[in-house]
Amino acid sequence: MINFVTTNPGKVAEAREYLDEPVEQLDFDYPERQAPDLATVAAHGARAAYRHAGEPVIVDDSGLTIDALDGFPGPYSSYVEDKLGIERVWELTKRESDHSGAFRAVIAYCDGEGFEATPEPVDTERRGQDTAADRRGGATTDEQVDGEGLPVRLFTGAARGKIVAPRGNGGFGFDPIFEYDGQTYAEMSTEEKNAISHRGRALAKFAEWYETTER
Ligand code: ITT
Ligand code: NA
Repeated sequence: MINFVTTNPGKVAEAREYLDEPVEQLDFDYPERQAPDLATVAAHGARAAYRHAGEPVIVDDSGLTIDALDGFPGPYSSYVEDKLGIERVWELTKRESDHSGAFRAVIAYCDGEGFEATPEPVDTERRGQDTAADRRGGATTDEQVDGEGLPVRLFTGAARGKIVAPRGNGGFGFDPIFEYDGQTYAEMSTEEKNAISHRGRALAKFAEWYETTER
């Protein structure tokens, strides 16, 4: 059983669809450290979530970056979704000539155990087309101690696409305005979205490790 600590049931539905292992949602709003990168936020979140749950946990920190808006809303995606809403994010993007953007997800696993670091860094800040490297995803570790001392495993995924006028009824969050290969995320089934999405790619890396590792 995997404990997924998140307030977002959409993330859980995707993990359930993807993973063989049963997934339990622990609806705990762990304190999110303000940081410009998802990996730092996810790593700190996983430590806080592990302390709260007292059992192995995963958390997912994700966000949308719009190239013409210098990566906005990025780490503020959740706040911007609440305050502006996706329609207004589309309105802002519409005025620009470049509508390209990326979704990124970092899944962080913490079980309070130490482990050998096997870093395989991925470039999560890159712009341009969706590439083979994006499709592969990445796995790395965060052993930053800063008085906390709990190592965290990080699994990352990115998908590059286009911001469009809202279409589709599926998914959650920014799904209706993010188009990949002619379809918005909201027009895809969960399975179709997982096959190409930032989260699906991060879940693939997580599953590859989780399902083949003795813990
Ligand atoms: P937790 O932190 O409790 O997990 P959250 O929804 O606040 O839930 P984040 O802090 O990671 O999640 O914020 C990510 C924002 O990006 C939030 O507004 C999500 O709705 C949105 N988002 C993340 N993944 C998405 C996806 O696959 N499709 C659409 N929107 C997504
Ligand atoms: Na959050």
